[in-house]
Amino acid sequence: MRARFRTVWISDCHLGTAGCRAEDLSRWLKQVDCDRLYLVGDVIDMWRLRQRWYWPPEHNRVIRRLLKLAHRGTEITYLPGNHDDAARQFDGMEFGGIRIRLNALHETAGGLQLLVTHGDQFDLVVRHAPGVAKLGAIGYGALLRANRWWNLARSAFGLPYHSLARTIKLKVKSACTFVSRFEEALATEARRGGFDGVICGHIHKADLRTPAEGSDGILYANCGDWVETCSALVEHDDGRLELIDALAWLDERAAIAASLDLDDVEAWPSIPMPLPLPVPIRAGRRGDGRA
Ligand SMILES: [Mn+2]
Repeated sequence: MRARFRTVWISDCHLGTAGCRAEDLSRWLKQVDCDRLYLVGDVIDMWRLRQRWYWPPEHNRVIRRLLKLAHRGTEITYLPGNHDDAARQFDGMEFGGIRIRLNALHETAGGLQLLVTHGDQFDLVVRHAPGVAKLGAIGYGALLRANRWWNLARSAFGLPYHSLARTIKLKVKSACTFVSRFEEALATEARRGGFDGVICGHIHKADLRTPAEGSDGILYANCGDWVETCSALVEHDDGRLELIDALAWLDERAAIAASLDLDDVEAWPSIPMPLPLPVPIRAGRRGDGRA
């Protein structure tokens, strides 16, 4: 049984790169049905493909699943990002049921008017945020160890103490400022355009803030990515938005399916048939003699 959503948003899959979690993505897509699907940019990494061709079968499986969804009636909109900006020239066109748009307006079941856009046009400071995540991933412990070696070496050369940790922390802090500036710029643009909120990608940082939590009463949602976090944004039938951690979500569903164990017939409760079955009416049984 697939999960059904009114709308699904995914972004920053970076298909065509080794970092793409294509297997997890196709596994997740196979469990999902939706009326509308927005591909919020950087779905195919054309930048990287141009440097080096990388296209294993799992990446094909994602494309096949998307085409299948389109074939079954899911309305798919592809909003190219900066890594697939080559697709921007096809704005307004449709390929295999997937239409290409630079930006889109999505109206939720609750009547919220949301701007959907990749968001790279608002990224003026840093071109790439994967670096932000990587800086965090180095880990503070490793940083302190490096700091010790750094200063041992410095003192050996008679140089004064210099905090490497502090320098890097300042860099991380400026990265955080970048993220909040990006979010503010998008919220400002959404308000200027008369929208109730904005849904974007690009910075690989999944987030969902309601109008009350967002800046200046603007809803802010970021689909995250399929390189590190494997996240998606969904809208339920009642218009409620939810951020999904796809791997945890898949585990949860697998656990439920395992607990049901449909193969174990012995465990099935015996259900008595409460009513007599109707007798099929066939020609010649009606007793009118003419059959
Ligand atoms: Mn991007």
